[in-house]
Amino acid sequence: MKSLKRPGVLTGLLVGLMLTLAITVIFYVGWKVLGLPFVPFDIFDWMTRVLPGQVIASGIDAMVKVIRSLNLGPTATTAKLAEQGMAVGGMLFAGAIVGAIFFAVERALHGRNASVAGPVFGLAAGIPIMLLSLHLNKAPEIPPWISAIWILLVFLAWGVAIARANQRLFATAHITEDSAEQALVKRIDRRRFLVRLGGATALITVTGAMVGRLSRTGARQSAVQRESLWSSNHPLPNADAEVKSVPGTRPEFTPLERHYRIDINTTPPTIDESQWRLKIKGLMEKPLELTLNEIRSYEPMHQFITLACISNPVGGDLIGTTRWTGVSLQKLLPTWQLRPNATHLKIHGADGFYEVVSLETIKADERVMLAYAWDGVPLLAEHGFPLRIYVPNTYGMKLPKWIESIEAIDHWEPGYWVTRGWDKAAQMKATSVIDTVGVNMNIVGADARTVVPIGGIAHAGSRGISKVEVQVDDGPWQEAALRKPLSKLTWVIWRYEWPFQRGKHTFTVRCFDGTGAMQSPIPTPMEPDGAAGLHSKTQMF
Ligand SMILES: Nc1nc2c(c(=O)[nH]1)N[C@H]1C(S)=C(S)[C@@H](COP(=O)(O)O)O[C@H]1N2
Ligand SMILES: [Mo]
Repeated sequence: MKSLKRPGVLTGLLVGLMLTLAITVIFYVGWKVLGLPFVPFDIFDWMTRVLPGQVIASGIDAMVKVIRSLNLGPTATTAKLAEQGMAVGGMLFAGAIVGAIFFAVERALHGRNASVAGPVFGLAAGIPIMLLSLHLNKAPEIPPWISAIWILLVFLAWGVAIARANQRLFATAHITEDSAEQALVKRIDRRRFLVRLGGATALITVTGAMVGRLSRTGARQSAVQRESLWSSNHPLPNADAEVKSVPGTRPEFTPLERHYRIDINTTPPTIDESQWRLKIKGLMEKPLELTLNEIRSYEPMHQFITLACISNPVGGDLIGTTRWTGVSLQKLLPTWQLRPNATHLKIHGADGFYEVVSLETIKADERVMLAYAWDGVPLLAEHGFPLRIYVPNTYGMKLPKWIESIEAIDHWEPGYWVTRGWDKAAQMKATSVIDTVGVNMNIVGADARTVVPIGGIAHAGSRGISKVEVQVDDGPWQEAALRKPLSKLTWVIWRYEWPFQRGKHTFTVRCFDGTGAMQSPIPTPMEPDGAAGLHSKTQMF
């Protein structure tokens, strides 16, 4: 006598995985078509909020390292895709585990109470997830009660489906005394059911992916209208500078769609300009609300700015330069009637990100601004539409995007990343990078010797660059030529004409900021206050 085993943990794992994939696709379609919350991203984003800063920082660090060492393309874009993959993968993993637990419980209960246990499991997962999704409020266009019901219903359906599947599989196995023939029939029947379940899941997945692709709403990369860009219609202010970039050097002015992009969420918040108001509150005689057009009506300020992420490794690509347009906070502040005890402004982003700027900083520097355009067009959704702040000399982590409100307070407070262990001041460190060693670019110099041009960038926040030097192997440091920069706030393009010598050579670069201070040559990790160390390239000639 051979008896068929009751469906156990492994079957539960499989059923849980398939059904969780199915509801993930259903959530995906709801998100793309109707703008409902996409639950895997909500869970992931919530976890990145509550996990200790140390865990997140080492996660980011590891991710940047893997992307760079495997050459997986632009760090920011790849990292965002990886996060989204982890979010969906994590959900499927968790769903599979819960499926396994459910089947184990039912096995222990001999298949009793499944019709109650299913909905209980579904709601036990659905209620906390619904709450955290509402808390994150990433689907602000949808009334919260609709999002809540949607999430609960889908999880309820998931629980019911797991229970049904369990009962269906159990029904084939509840007789313990089977003839060999009966057991075989049942085993085949069970396998057939699992195959059918898999087929249905696959069908849902393919259909859902297609519907999501075709749908026009939902978060997508913003399209850039080339013709309307400032840079498409104007020469750069240093176009006729004598020193030219060595071919192979990164563009001096970063194309908008190639600017790196970093934020704490798997998808950027989408803000409707007609609904949006900048709320100015806190220690005010009278709180204020400004529309985007009201902010645009102040005299605009245009600044060429190099923005860098504090997580940018030496020689990394989390740095970019464009033309920012906005209004100086020195212009706005006098119209705001702050209380005399106000000392700082706390800037809140729509994604829950925040930072604090002192009034002292604003009063000392007219370049601190609220920016609403990059390269002549409104900020792209990924880059902070409708409003972001700029403070010279600080890494991106100090500069909230998607600003929703500004709160006057009477003390300093650590911002989002400072709370998670990153540096309070986050001042940009001096850094220099070799972008290219012009191997195939041998130029015969004036003295009839062959020279190889070497080029790259150097940057030191608003302190500017006074000197760049290149070292070949263990030779003396040689001064490079500096191209006139786009502004005092941008990187400087440098070039060095190397008198060619056959063999294998290592080139190293270092820079000095505007105060004459040399960049730190000591290899230093990104955390907690930005990477340091010298960049070098080795080349065979
Ligand atoms: N609201 C909000 N603002 C933010 C962030 C964020 O996660 N949320 N990230 C900051 C970080 S760490 C950086 S490096 C810059 C990146 O700006 P970018 O994506 O436009 O290049 O935005 C900053 N502002
Ligand atoms: Mo950053």
